[in-house]
Amino acid sequence: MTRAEFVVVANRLPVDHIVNADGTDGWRPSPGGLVTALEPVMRSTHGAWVGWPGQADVELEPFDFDGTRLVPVTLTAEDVELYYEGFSNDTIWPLYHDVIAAPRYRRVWWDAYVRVNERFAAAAADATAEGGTVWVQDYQLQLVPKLLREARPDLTIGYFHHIPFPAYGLYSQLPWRRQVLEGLLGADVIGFQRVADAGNFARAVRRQLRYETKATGIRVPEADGSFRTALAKAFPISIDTASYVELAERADIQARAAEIRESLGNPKKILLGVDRLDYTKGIRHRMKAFGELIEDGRISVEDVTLVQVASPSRERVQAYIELRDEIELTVTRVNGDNDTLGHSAIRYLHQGFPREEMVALYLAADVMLVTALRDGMNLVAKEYVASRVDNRGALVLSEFAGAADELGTSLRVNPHDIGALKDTILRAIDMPPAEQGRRMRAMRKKVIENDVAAWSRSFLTALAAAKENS
Ligand code: GDG
Repeated sequence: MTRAEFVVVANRLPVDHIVNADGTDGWRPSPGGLVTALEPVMRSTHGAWVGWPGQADVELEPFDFDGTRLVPVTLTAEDVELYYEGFSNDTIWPLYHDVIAAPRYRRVWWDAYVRVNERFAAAAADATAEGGTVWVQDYQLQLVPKLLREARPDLTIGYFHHIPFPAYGLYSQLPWRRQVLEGLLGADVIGFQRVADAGNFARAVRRQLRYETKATGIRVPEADGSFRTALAKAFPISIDTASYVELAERADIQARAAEIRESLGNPKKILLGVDRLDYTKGIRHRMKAFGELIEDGRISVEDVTLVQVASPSRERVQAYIELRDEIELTVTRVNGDNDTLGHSAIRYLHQGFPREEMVALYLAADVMLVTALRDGMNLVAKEYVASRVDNRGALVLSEFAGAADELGTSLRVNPHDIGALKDTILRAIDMPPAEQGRRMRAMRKKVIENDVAAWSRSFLTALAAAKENS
């Protein structure tokens, strides 16, 4: 097998398996932001991507797709249950999101996590050319940097963490807290969404491992008694802004936005939430605030509708099964108490939609509600801003989402404070067009300048520099 100079390692390959109507099968690019961000680098370097194809128990040889070499890693049904649904999504995810749900610490899950991380590291080691660069993505693969460095000390290794890194008081609950820190420190550059996440990581390293840190540098001891410097720094991720602008400027999508308003009965104001159905996103808090505003008589169902897209997610993990029941009960209650025959308070859609439909929804929404209780970045906030080519609309944004660091002219809110959330939603509903324009223009400037290509460029530049200096 020819080895690549640049290799991405992520839990998922950037493609989905499809079966056509005539029974033949094939692959289709999955529309993630990471794929778009890395496409130029992958093409120019003839890069490779190591990841799981998304189905259990399939064994596939590496294959080429759209100019990228894809290297499938096999996961058995048991691996999916223990490593992915268990340790990744029922231990690390809740722990790193400030224990909004209780993390479960199970030794068999950890054992599977180690085993699967070893498999990914071995596949990456095989796929990468002498002196090449590997970029590891996210919390499912925190042990890969160290394992890879041990196998291939010639490589330059980067890691990007898409979710928050918690304060030490919480992180220290993790029975394997030391192994995870050591795993991450195998990278030359460890990227985080927010300055605060990088700070929490450095503090954990000082407290747990007693390594010295200075600004963004961490002094890591090597086996031979020497030291190297690993960089732990914020690189806030973004979206492919231009593609959202292009969609939002299309006449058919603008017409679809008008049609959506029409089909909702032309309410004076449309509020919108778009989230994976996840307990970190604060969906219930937003519904509670909205329901109370109606009950208080401050808004009426004739005038204001909340559209909530909650795309299905992690449907086999217990906490998500319970969350879905709670949210659906809340929707039914708010609607049952407040609907008229002609108008619904909440239009709840437990479905995924094509990107075109999402942009039409963004254009139709007077107010976007992003009320995450904790979120690494939150790309939905940036997508809404990018889509508002008319410089209209108001963004209510949780201060606990990474995006709040950059989108300073949003209406920032603490979603736990239901009283403040209600006031902020009303303020957004009543915001005069001139103020909408002033705030939106400032936010648009940010997402146009800092798009996802700029993000990957700045990470890879830092990675190249770090290797030179070490
Ligand atoms: C993690 C971190 C961080 C959702 N429903 C549909 C749909 N989506 C798209 C959105 C957006 C993406 O999924 C969700 O991204 P978020 O950033 O909002 O949240 P997570 O999935 O939790 O992502 C997060 C991110 O990684 C990147 O680092 O920002 O903090 O948790 O792009 O538009 N897209 C379509 N139909 C849907 O129904 N087409």
